[in-house]
Amino acid sequence: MKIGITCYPTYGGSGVVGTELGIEMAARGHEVHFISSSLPIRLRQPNPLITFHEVEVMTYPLFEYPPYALALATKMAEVAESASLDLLHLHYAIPHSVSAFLARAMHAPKKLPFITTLHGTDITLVGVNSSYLGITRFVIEQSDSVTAVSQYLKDKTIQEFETKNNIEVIHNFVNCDLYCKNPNEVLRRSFAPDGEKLLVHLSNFRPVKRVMDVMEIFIRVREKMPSKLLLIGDGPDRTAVETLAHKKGIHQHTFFLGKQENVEQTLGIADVLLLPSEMESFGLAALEAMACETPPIASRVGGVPELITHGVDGFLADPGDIQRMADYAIQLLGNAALHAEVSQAARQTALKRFCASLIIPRYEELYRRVLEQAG
Ligand code: GMT
Repeated sequence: MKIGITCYPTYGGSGVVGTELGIEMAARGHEVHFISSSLPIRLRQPNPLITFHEVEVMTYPLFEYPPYALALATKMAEVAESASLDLLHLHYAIPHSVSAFLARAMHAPKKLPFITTLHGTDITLVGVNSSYLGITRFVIEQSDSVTAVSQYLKDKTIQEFETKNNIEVIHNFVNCDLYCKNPNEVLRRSFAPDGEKLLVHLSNFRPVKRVMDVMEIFIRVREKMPSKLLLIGDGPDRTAVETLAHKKGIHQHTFFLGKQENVEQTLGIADVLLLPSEMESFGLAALEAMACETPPIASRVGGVPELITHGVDGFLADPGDIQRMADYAIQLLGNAALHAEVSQAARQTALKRFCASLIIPRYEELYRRVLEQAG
């Protein structure tokens, strides 16, 4: 198949899923065309079956807001023609699915079906906002197929948009060969030279991630045992979190690593992942950590309980319950047998339910179905 994929190229779960899906599709012999504003961050290796098409947005003094969605639609239609695309797959509805709707109309009478994968805030924050509600409902209805990354997100979408279009749940996935325990002791000791425990957080540092809570949890853990905190990613809340670390006198125990390319290496040396988000429709960072045998301590919100079974392969607490999350971390890090058991269970969950080898065939099957229906 010849597949066009559009996602946000920056740090964020939907971009990661879109990019990893393209890489997995190429590994299965499909031709993949990424159409985006810049090279997606996880697209690290050159691949003869993957082409990147950059969307350039012309600015003009009259435009208060450069019309990216239109430039994207134009590029999608161009690539559909030049590469004879079979379909488009959009990750995050706004504005990608709107552009795909236009591209499909521009490409007529030739067929260009499009699939929308809903990731989270495209429904829970952006889509339900009155500025975008109507257009989000419209593109959900117009998509040739819609998928959601969790049952929670599917239910939420039906509840908010009363859509009649069928929504299929396809959970997020992880490459279990790439994401596994990292035995690199040298790397681990570079952060924790005296055998300290290693806690890790991975996000785009947006308010919804509650990164301040990560620091508060870490402060409580550090009071009980020598430990270090690794923070992967960047975003609007980073400065405030760094300031808090300085204020509390623990900055020398924290490592702000910024945007990393090979997150599996860092996740794979850590002892625990902290994900105290306000909302997660799935919680991809937790899954990636679990595959690396790093148990997550996360908020019991959204689709997270579909991934983490409390007390078995990780721990869950209400968002904002910093003390409880810290207590779970202390319990886990202070008990080697429990830690080993939960770490193994986390890896098993990733292997048995969320491995790319299990999930990617579901997307392939969906693509075939959509192409059949489109005739
Ligand atoms: O976090 C967002 O605002 C959007 C999105 C992204 O691009 O990072 O994240 C969502 O999609 C991820 C991949 O499907 C999910 O793992 C995240 O849980 C989800 N984030 C939220 O629901 C807040």
